[in-house]
Amino acid sequence: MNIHKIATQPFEDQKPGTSGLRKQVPVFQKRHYLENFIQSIFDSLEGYGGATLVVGGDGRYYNRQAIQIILKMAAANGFGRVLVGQGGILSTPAVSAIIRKYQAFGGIILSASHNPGGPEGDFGVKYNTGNGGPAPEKITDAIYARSREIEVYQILEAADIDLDQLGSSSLGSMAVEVIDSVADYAELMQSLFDFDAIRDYIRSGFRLAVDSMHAVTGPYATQLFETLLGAPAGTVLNGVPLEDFGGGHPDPNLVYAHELVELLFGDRAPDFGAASDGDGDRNMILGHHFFVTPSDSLAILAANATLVPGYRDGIAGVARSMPTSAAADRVAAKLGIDCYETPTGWKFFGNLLDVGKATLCGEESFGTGSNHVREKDGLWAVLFWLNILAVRQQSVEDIVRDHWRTYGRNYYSRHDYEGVESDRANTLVGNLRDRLGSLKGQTFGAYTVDYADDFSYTDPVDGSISQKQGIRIGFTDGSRIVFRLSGTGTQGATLRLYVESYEPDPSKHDIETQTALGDLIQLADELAQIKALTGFDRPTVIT
Ligand code: G16
Repeated sequence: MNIHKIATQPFEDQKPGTSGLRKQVPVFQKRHYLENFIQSIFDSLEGYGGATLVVGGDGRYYNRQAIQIILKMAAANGFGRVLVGQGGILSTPAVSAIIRKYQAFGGIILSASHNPGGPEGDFGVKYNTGNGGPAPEKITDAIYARSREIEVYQILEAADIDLDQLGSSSLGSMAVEVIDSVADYAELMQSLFDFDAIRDYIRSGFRLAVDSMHAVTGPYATQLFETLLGAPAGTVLNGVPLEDFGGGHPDPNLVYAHELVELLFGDRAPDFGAASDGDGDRNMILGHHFFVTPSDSLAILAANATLVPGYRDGIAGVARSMPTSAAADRVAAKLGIDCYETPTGWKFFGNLLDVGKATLCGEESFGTGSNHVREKDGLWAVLFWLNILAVRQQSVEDIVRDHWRTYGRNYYSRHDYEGVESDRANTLVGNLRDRLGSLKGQTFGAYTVDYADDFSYTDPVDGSISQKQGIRIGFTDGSRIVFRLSGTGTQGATLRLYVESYEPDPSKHDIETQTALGDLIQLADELAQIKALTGFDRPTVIT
């Protein structure tokens, strides 16, 4: 075996964010950049000699080259076996499922999620642990610390592996198995949902459209919806993964998934539409001329879980990220189960799922999932909805309105200001922090501040504390404004403003969302001086 030990120097900017290390492709292509980060991951782990690693990505530009480097570094560092998706393709939830099924030591996912791809787009690396979930902060902190003092990395000199050919080969003494990207995931989905009921419903004339946005879910969606569930060919839109996602922005929201939105809000619209993101962990759910907010989606899945075979015995608890609306809390209260409020980032759900405190989890950022894996899971959410629809035989809109009648409606919106100069964003957040102590009890128009703080989370399982996770200003009527800076952007800062109000009265459930939240949105601008400090006169994205 010809293992090279390559001398290198640290890069200062390899701190993992909300979800792994994300940078523009040219940054990852810098000499030693990727290698340093991968070696820093390996150096932060213990006991993987001879063990199995899972590797795959969302197919974006640089995926294949990065995988070849990682395979050779895994061999040089002593892994016993790598399972890699065919063509280098594995969705984030599929990696999680495969780690768990084969009891792998961990996995490396190449993805910058919903961020655009291509030679000038973004690339990313995430490490997942043996439970199938994103590495917790103590590991990402260790990786970052290591990246700042690394002096050498190890790589095997060997020919590239043929990633397109299923089967086994070897790199030095390490086995490489190129596996079917879809099979294990599809098997897991069939164990959770009533495919017969969904198939019958589709056969009876129920029409659906699923937009894979030229990202990783194309092969998964085609297998699940067209092959296994018998939906007509063409049900999956943009189903071929492309290195630049066809020039699109694979983020399943009302702005970026506009092709699907136009279809569902157009003439002869289908009954159901869904989109997923670059790496397949996010989802957007649409009905005929109707949008389901991710926060409502979590609450509705929780309320209807026992209609679905995999959750027939009920759910142990629900968890949501702090900025996600409190719709799920109301369902949990009625079911008599716990609802946990965590910081933004799927990694915070891992412990709750591992010890069985939570069964379903969700985030306002179009993420929903359960204890079947340790990532959010876009196509799982789509199948969950389809299963509920097949059982209830009502439209998406009727199910949501029915839910609001029972639990009240949480009006909710997120405003993003993307590409704000970092200094300006930090000033804005700093100013708000300075004011927090004096806000309680103050009245602004119809709103009186009930609490104002910077969210801090103590993990109920391991006691770890995560501070400064977002500024919350809550009002006595239950409405809320939250500010935080995104941990997933790659240029400047992204300011996120989350606004929520609660309306129990069904006769007031038909107000347009931005109108219903208008006063709070204006108040948020006054309190944070958003326009003045960012220099933006309006958000770049509203969801
Ligand atoms: C990631 C995280 C999510 C988070 C989202 C947005 O999603 O896994 O937990 O909600 O980013 O985070 P931020 O507000 O910090 O940008 P993904 O789909 O990008 O991996």
